[in-house]
Amino acid sequence: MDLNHLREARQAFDIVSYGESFGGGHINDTYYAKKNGRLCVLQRMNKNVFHNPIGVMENIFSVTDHLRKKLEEAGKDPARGTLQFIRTTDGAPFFEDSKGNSYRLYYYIDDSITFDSVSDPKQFYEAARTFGRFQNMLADFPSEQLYETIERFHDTPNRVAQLQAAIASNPCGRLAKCGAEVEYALSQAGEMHVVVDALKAGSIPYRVTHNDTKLNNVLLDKDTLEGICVIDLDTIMPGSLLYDFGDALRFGANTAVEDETDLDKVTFDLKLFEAYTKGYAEELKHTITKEEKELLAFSAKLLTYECGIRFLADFMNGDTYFKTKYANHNLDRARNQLKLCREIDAKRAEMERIVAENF
Ligand code: ADP
Ligand code: GN1
Ligand code: MG
Repeated sequence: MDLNHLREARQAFDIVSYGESFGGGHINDTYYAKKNGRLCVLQRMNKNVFHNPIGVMENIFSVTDHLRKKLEEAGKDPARGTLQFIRTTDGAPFFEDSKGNSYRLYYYIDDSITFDSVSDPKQFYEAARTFGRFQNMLADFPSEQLYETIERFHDTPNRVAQLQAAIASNPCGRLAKCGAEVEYALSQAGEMHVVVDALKAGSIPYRVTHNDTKLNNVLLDKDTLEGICVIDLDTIMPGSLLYDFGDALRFGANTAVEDETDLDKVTFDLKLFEAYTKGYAEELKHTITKEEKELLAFSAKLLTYECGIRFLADFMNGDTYFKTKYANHNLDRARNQLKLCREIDAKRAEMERIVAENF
C-alpha cells in the first residue's frame, strides 16, 4: 500500500512510523502509527463530509476533556474510558497538509475490539451500557459550545427532501435502477417528522448525543467483552437520545451485515433488541423522559429509514458521500435498510412490550 501521502502528517505529529490502514468505517481513512513508544491511530478526515475540521476537532477536544474529568472524579482510568487526542508539535489539534487533507492523531486503545455484527448478545448489551454511560457523562456538558459538524444530520424530513431532490434531478440516470426502493421510501415518509417536531416543540429535550452509534463505534475489551469506550466522535452534537438508541438498533439488531444482498437474511432480532434495551435502561432509566420512552421503539425504524434513504440518495447522486467498494454498493445498502424497516414494522408491538418491561 502506498502511504506516501502520510509523510507530511508524520512530520507534523512527530510520528516515528506508520503502517497499514485498518477499520471498516464508511467515512474516514484510519492508519496505525507509533509515537513515544505507543501505538496510535492516525486518521485522515473525509473532507467531502466534514467541511469545518476546526469545528470538529474543537468539539472533540472539549468533549474528551470533559469525559476525562468525569472519569477521574469517578476513580476510573481515563486512558481507557475515553479517546485521547495528541496535538501536533506546533500545538494544533489537527494538521492540514499541502493537499488540503486534515489529519488527527490519538492513542490506540490496547486489547480492544470492534464488531461489525453481533455474535453474542453480551457484545450488544455492553455497547448499550457504554453508550448509556457516555450519555450520562455528557449530561452536564455545555451543549451551546458545540459546533454543528454536519448540518441537520438527523433531520429526517430534510433527508426526505434530499432524496426528492435526487429523484427530481436524477444526476447519474440511476433512478430507473431503484424505482421500487424510491416508491417504498416515499410511502413511509409521513411519520418521519415526529422526532424533529418534538425537539422543536420542546416536548423532548436536546441532549449532547453521539449521533453515530453503530456497534463498530464502541470499543469492547477483546477478552472480557466489557465495554471500554465510545469512538468516532465527529458527530457529537446536540440531538435526541432517540437518535443514539435508534441508530444502534438499526445496525446491531439486524441479523445480517449492513450490505447483505440476500434480503431473506435481513431480519430484526428481538433478542438483540432486548439486550440493548436492557443495557441502555440500566444506565438511563432515571433520566429518560416519558415522551422519549414512548418513542424508543419507533426510533429504531426512524433511524433505519433515514440511513436507508441516505444510501439511496447517495447512490442516485453518484456515490459521493459514503465510501463504496463496488458499483451498486450504496443501492445494496439501501435495499438492506429498507427491508429492515419492514421487519421492524412487523415487530413493533413486541418492541413496545420490551421497552415497557425494561424502562
Ligand atoms: P469512521 O468514521 O471511518 O467510521 P472510526 O473512527 O470509527 O472511523 O474508526 C474506524 C475503525 O477503526 C473503528 O471501527 C475501530 O475498529 C478502529 N479504531 C478507531 N479508533 C481506535 C482506537 N483508539 N483503538 C482501537 N481501535 C480503533
Ligand atoms: C457512517 O463513520 P461510520 O462508518 O461510523 C455515517 C453514519 C451512518 C453509517 C452507516 C458521519 O458511519 O451516519 O449511519 O455510516 N457517518 C457519517 O453505516 O455520516
Ligand atoms: Mg466509525
